[in-house]
This record gives sequence, structure tokens and C-alpha cells, in this order.
Amino acid sequence: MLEILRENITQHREFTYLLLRRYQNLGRAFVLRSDLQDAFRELEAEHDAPPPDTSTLTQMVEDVQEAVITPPWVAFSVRPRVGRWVYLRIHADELAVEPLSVSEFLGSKERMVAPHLEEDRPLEFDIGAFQRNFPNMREARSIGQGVEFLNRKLSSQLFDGQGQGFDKLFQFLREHRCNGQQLMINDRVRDVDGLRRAIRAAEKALARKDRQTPWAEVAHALQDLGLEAGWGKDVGRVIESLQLLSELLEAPSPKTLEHFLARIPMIFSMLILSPHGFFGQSNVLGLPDTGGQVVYILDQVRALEREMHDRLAEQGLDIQPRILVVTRLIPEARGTTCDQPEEMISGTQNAKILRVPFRGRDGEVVPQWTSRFEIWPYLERFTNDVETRVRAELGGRPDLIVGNYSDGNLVATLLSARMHVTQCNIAHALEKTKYLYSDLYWKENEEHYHFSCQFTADLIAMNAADFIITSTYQEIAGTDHAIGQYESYGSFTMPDMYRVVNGIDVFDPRFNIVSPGADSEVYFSHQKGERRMKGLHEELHEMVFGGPHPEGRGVLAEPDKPVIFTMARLDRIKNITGLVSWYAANPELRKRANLVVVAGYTDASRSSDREEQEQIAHMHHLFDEYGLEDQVRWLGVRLDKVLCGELYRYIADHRGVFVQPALFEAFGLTVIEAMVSGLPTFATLYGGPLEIIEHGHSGYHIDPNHGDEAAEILVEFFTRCESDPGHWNRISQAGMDRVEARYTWKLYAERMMTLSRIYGFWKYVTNLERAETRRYLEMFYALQYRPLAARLEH
Ligand code: UDP
Ligand code: LCN
Repeated sequence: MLEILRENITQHREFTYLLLRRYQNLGRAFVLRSDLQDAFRELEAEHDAPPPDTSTLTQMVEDVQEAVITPPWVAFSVRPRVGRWVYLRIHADELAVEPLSVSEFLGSKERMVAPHLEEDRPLEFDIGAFQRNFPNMREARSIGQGVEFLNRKLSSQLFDGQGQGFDKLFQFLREHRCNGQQLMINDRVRDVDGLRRAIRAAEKALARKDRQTPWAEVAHALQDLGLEAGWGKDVGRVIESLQLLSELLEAPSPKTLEHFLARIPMIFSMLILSPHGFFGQSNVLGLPDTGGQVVYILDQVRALEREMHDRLAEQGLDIQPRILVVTRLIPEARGTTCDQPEEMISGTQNAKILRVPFRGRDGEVVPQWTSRFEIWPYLERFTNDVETRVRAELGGRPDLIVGNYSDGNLVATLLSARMHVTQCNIAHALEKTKYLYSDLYWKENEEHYHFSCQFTADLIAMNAADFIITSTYQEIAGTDHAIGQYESYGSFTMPDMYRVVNGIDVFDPRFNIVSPGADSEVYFSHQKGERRMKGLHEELHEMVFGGPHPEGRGVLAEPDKPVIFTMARLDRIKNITGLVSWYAANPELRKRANLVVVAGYTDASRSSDREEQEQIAHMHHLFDEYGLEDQVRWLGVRLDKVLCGELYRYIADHRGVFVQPALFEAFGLTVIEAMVSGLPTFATLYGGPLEIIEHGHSGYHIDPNHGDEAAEILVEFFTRCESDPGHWNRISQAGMDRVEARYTWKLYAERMMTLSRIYGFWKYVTNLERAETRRYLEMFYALQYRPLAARLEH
């Protein structure tokens, strides 16, 4: 690329020269893609630019992510394709082009922020050094489908050659036990040949039996042959499982392996970690640090328990799976159950929340809630206490450990390593991309956010995980022009601390996209009359269209107009005040629709969160400035799930819409809840909603940075609905169809269990664990993370 770029610059010297000058004249050390492109377009309007289809320079400006201006040089980070990066610099006077290594590029950024670092060589984190011999994907379209790739790659390695793979498979089958009971094969079968003989003998013994004959009736005969429970609930299923294994031993293929593994009873118990926040089943939403993650985990647990139970029953095992959600116990629980050490999870047979307190340096229990940005020093002690508690509870170790968010993933890392259990990470949201330059200017943010600890924990946990589940593709690798959340950990620097030259590889097969769903018991179409909660309608009518609300502001003067509905935590990133200001500034929209906002509190003194208090003040200011009292109904309330579900449908009955205006939304549960209820949904194009909604078909994308355009999209929609009433129905129907096809907890649970089994198998039979990586991460933990976290403990 560099050679062609040089030639191209030679052909367009004047243009390049003027462009670089323009960049320098912006007067900033760091310039982001949108500003670089704006400057290019301005220049293009004044001078002849190189033709876009043949010019490498134009292409580079299209692909550039960032420029660092260090006169006379302008350094660029360029992302020609998803997950691929090139670094270079151009001399602004001589127009010489030089390649840069990632270290050099990051070094130039560091020097701008901390000039004293000129001669220093900071600690470099480079995980790439350990992955040279590990199979990685190449194509951007394969990203997020790691399990299929891994299965193909490893099964050919395993079963090629000396038949060593069969021995490992045999050993693996011998390992299976539950509560001391041997499963699959017993010690009568001594080796792979013995296994082949046992399969043949069992097939013969079962051939004349009715396929519905239960396992119990043939158990004795099969045990004598060396086969134990776990092959199937009845003769039919046992025969199928035996055939699959026999096929695998004859001609191994990744598909047969996957099908066979799907039948092995491997996961009986699971630990789900979500240390921070108020984790409970009621009255917690809206408390600090508690949002969609709690909703996600509770729904996930219900779906997984069902799936685990059904799978075990299919295999003939009457074993009740155990799922434990571990969180912190908060003595000052503000009227929630978060001070209770245990809580059964409703809608499950056996799953429960275990709460373990945080302890200070001297072992004392920390009584108060602690922000997720401040909890780092407590996590190691918490891990030790959790291990003891879980071992006692389960009488041993779990079969899978799932971490949630940065803190849960770090605890999952420590526990999985100690207990030798497969580790799965779920991020929900990585903070790094939410805050501009959160890495580079980490010191400025340190007092409130402690990103030094969080990003270090993230790096360790994401590289330790056996597999990582993401809700969307963009969470891993972004889009053609926007960098992914995980991708942002690929290279970055925190000056004066360390520099990351290879932090994570988005082509790593540990990444798998498994999207969450909306709870179908609660969120369903407004057309399903027989399931509707009509008893709530009077309350909802009063809430939306009634007189002054004790915890609200605004009364809708013209209740016949359709409602624009929004609901979220009142964080800055959620941008609810943004939506109110777009609405306020667009007279046409105000004429056509009312706005109903469920968020935060109207009384700022009830909030304990700095950011929320600011947003509350801003909302009041907008009401005052634009006179919104008659057109906007702001309810500072937290709705329980059931009421929430009926509210979406109630607004759909009145042909309203839902808007999710966030500056960035990692996934966006409210988006799928609104869509499945039948509300035409308008949601941010930054983050998950970009993938959830197909613009113009199952909803609309809006750009929160261009509120005036977003308001226009809404005006157009309402105008069109007036002339073509079928329009509302079509968008509504397509939204419901989309969620039902793609975002359900049943699909989620099936996929998650498949992943757990396959990664568990590969971890057992290969060096998937990557022992050398683990040792490197342990060192990084001890030397880097631990002292950083200790600094927070006063
Ligand atoms: N929610 C709720 N009641 C409220 C506000 C929100 O039940 O008053 C639920 C909402 O239905 C959704 C979750 O909280 O299930 C918010 O999740 P989302 O992914 O939209 O955002 P997060 O808060 O995780 O950033
Ligand atoms: C956190 C977020 O920020 C949301 O976008 C997700 O929907 C939620 O967690 C559940 O994963």
C-alpha cells in the first residue's frame, strides 16, 4: 500500500500538501475520522481532488481512524478492513511517507500527552507473541463464529495421523461423572478397541427392542457391556448416540463430533458471576449500576435451566441442574433483598442468587453500595470467599463459570484458573469505547472512573476466557468504518502506565455471537388479545394521559395524538435529554405527536448518582425553556417488568412508536422489547440497534449526533402513516417478526449450551488452555492489576 500511496501523492502533490496543512491548522494533536474527512471534503470543494476510485490517498482518508499531528509529521492509523490496521506517517513539507510500527504510532501519541516520556520505553503488553501456533480465522465474515471454525480446525488436527485423537476422546468419555455416579462408560471398557466392541455388542443387544423402551429396562444389560447412563432416555435415543459415536470412530468429521458432543451430559452446574450493583429480582432497576445486565441474567438463568434440564432428560438422567448467580451482599440494601445471603430465582426449579459480602483489608464487611468504578480492590478477597461458598454449596466445583461485565469476568478468570473450569465471558458493555480518549487521558478520568484498573482487568479476562459471548457482531469488530468494542483493545496506550501493542485479536475463535432475547412471557405482541393484562389499562391510562403525576412533570393536553415513547436509565449516554431537545426544537413533530419519557427521577435529591442529577437538571431546564408542559409527560418512575410489558403494548394500541436515542448502546434490550410488542422502533445507529433493526423495514436507525434529522425521520413517519395507515402496521409487523426469528432466549440457551460443551471438550483434549498465555496473564495481574487496585483502598 505504501508504494502506491507514495506514487499517488507524487501525482497529487499540491492537494496532499494543502490537505496536510489543513490538518495541522485544525490546531489539535489528535484528529478523529469524521473531522479528517470533513477537512478533506472542504478541500475537495475548492481544489481538484484525486479521483476517489483510483486514488490510494482518497481511499486512505476513507479508511483512516485517527491522525496524530506532530509537526512536521502527520501520523495516521488506517483500518483498511474490519480488524486490520496499518500505521504510517507523512512529512507535511516533503510529503515523504514512512511506515510506522504500532509501538511507534502509540509512542507518538504518548509523547503528545506526556512529553517527559520521550526517552522512556514503557511496558508493552503483547498477547500476539503467544498465539503464533494457534489457528486463527482470516475472513471478517467469520468473526463471531468461532466455534464452527475451531471445530473444523481442531478435529482435523486431532483425528489426523496416529489415531491419538480417539484415545483422547475415549479418556474424555471415561471422565463423566455426576454426584459420584459414573456416566457413559465404566472400567470394563479399557481402550478404544474395547469401546468399538462395546458399541457393536450394545447395538446387537438393542436391535430387537422396542425403541420406546426406557433406559432403566436395559441398564443392567448395557452396564455389563461397559455402558453407563447418559446415552439416552430410551432405546431409540441410545441407538442413535451409539451410531453417532461409531460413525465418529470410523470417519471423524466436525459435524458428527458436534452432534455427538451435544448428547454427552457435561454441564450439570453453572456459576454466573455479577458482583457489582444491586442484583435482585425486584426494586433494583434504577438503583445505581443496575440495568439490563440484571434483566439479561435472570432471563438467561431461566432459559438455561430449562435447556439443561431438557438435555439431561433426553439423555435419560433425572438430575436437576444447578445454577448459582453470585453477586455481592450489600448490608445497606435500601429496601431490596440485596442484604440476603440467598434468594431463589422465580420461574426456576433450583436456581438461586448467592450473595457474598465484600470485605476490606482487615476482613471487615463493606456495608454500603460501591460504584462499579470503585470495586476493584475487593475482588480478589471476594473470589476467595466465593470459592469456599460455592464448593460448600455444590459439594465440588461447577462445570462452567460465566462472568458478566469487567468485574465479573475478572472474578471468573481467577476462579476458573483455580478450579480448572471452562470460562465464558459476557461483557454487556465495555466502557472503553463509551468515553472518548478514556485510555489516552486515563489520568484525567482516574478520580471518578479508575479506567486504569478496568482496562487492565478487561485485558486479562478477555485473554483468559475459553470463549466469549457477544450480543452483536459490532461488539467484537464494529462496522466497515467504526471500530468494535473488543477491537478497541487491540492496540492502545495509557501513557505512564503501559502500552498495548496486541491486546486482543478479533479473529480469535473464542468469540461467538449469541444474542439475548426478550422474555416472551412478558413482552409479546399487542395483538395477542387473550394474553393481555387488561386489568392494568386503567392504571396505564392514568399514568400516560392522566392529570399531574406525583413523580412526574407535564400533562398531555391533546391525548388523541400518537405517543413517542422512550424509557431508559437517565445516564448521559442514554441521551434521553437529547431526544427531548430534538422534539422541543421541531414544531412539526410537536404538532403531530406527544412525547412520554420514563426515566430517572423528577426530584434530583432522590438520586445518588452525579451524572443522573445533571441529567435531571437538564430535563427541567428543557421543560422551562421550550414550554413542554402540555406535550411531554416525564415520569420519574421505575416500572416493574409486567407493567412495562403492558405499557409497550398499550402505546402500540394507540399507534405510538418507541425511540432509543442513545449516543451508544451496546445491545439495547428495550429495543427488542418494544419491537416484539409491535411498536415501530427508532433507535440509535451506534451499537447493537444497528444490527437489530433493518432500516426502513423493521424499524429505523437514527443518528443521535444529528437530532434534527432524527426528528425529521419521525415527522416523515407520522406524515406517511396519515396518508397510508398500512405503513404503521407493516413496520410494526416486521419488527415483531425480526425479534421472533432472531432474539429469543430459547435460541440463546441452545447455542450457549452447544458452546459450553464444545469448548469444554477442546479444553480437555488439546492445549486450548494455552498454559503459557495464562502464566503471562498471571504475571500481568500480579505486577500490574493488583497494585493498581490496592491504590484504591484507602
Ligand atoms: N426497565 C424496566 N423498568 C424501567 C426501566 C427499565 O423494567 O422502569 C428494563 C427494560 O425493560 C430493559 C432493561 O431495564 O429490560 C434495560 O436494559 P437495556 O439493555 O435497554 O439498557 P441498560 O440499562 O442495560 O443499559
Ligand atoms: C448493558 C447494556 O448497556 C445494554 O446495551 C445491554 O442490552 C445490556 O447490558 C444487556 O446485555
